[in-house]
Amino acid sequence: MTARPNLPSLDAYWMPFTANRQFKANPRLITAAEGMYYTTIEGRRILDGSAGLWCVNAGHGRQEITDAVARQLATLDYSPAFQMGHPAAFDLATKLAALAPAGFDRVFFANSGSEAVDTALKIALAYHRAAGAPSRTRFIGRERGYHGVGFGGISVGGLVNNRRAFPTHLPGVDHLRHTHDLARNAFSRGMPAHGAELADDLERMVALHGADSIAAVIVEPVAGSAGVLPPPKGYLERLRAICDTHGILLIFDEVITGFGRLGTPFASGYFGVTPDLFTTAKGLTNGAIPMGAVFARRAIHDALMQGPENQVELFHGYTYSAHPAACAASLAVLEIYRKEDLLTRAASLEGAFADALHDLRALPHVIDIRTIGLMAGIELAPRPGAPGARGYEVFLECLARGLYVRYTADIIALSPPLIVSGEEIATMASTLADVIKRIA
Ligand code: PXG
Ligand code: PLP
Repeated sequence: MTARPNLPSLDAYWMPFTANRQFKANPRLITAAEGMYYTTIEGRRILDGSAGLWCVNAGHGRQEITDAVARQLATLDYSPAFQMGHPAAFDLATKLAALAPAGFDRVFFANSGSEAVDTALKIALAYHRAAGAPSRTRFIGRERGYHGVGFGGISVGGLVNNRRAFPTHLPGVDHLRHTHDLARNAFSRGMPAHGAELADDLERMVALHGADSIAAVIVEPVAGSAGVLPPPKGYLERLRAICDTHGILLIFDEVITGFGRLGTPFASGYFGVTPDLFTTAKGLTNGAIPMGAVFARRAIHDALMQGPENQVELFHGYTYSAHPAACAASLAVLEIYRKEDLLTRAASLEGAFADALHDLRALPHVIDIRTIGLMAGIELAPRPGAPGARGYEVFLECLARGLYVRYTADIIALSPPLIVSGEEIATMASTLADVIKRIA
């Protein structure tokens, strides 16, 4: 491919989760971002309807983060992560524990959501082994779940495209049914009414496999990547109760829902259901520097703090666990979240956001709209013989009109930065309405 004027050579970069050849024939490059807007390489302004990939919760270009990272790199660029520490890592863990639901006061750092998921799964195995139940090795995920792209994450995940080409999975994994039920729940606001009984799938798995073989269940409190699927009323409570009955750990994957997406710091607060472990990433650093974190209940951590004190308790960690630059970014964004009340701001916008988007229900091809907190999924009927075409065309046409949205097949997802204004929400809804009307 020849380089175009203004463009770098595009060939060498093998892009993730991208139709590389299609993209490179018609590239979309961003060169700057501030607040709610990107600037493209052509100099166009694009409203960010998705907080990047669900991560830029405090908006783009936050000077406080830039300054904190620059200061940190100039002072301590790197510190070995094993058998050594640096103050910002301890400071950050302490502040995160204070923000988390009561009892989650131990934090393990990774560099992405995928790594956080693998870490949580490994902690679950190690916990049962230390607690005298080494036969608990199975994981239960859920259809349409997304838990990143590590072998652990794709094994418990339930998106077929992410699994099919990689048939080597963790052994002994089973899946609950997903909770998407268009027939009974279409156009729900918040939690849909029907489907709590789907949690009883876990009882069936206990009956089939034996509780003493199951280590943990992992679910997203609201499935994000699969197209924004809020849990049915009562579903998460039921899952929690079944886990309690059978000694199974419950892991919430809060990589998207963490850090204010639903109007509470974490989704467990929104739903009033507390897991045993939960994973975060994305909003943890506002997307500015890669970082993930696993929050553990004290009892899980303490069960592993056994044996001689000179012995490593958990043989797990990353070169860049608690990287100084990531810690600095996270400390800075936590301060922004606090000062601007961003972790609860979605609660005050939830109603207006839902109103604006549910207004699209009468448009052609719209078969469902789901909203919760500042997340929305707008599901279009697939074009006969061309599933995914409508979603892609809506994405492109929105971009042409200055709005960036995510799409998964024919589902459009919105998750704006938590600083979004009412006016910007209205712009998103009206742009989407115009585009959906045009796309046949
Ligand atoms: N768990 C959940 C619930 C996620 O949403 C991951 C784990 C993995 O995180 P990393 O940092 O390894 O990507 C995610 C990531 C999209 C989209 O638009 C969603 C994610 C990532 C990229 C795109 O659907 N979620
Ligand atoms: N591969 C090799 C050869 C390594 O030496 C290491 C870390 O030392 C890794 C992979 C893992 O890298 P990371 O700790 O950044 O996940």
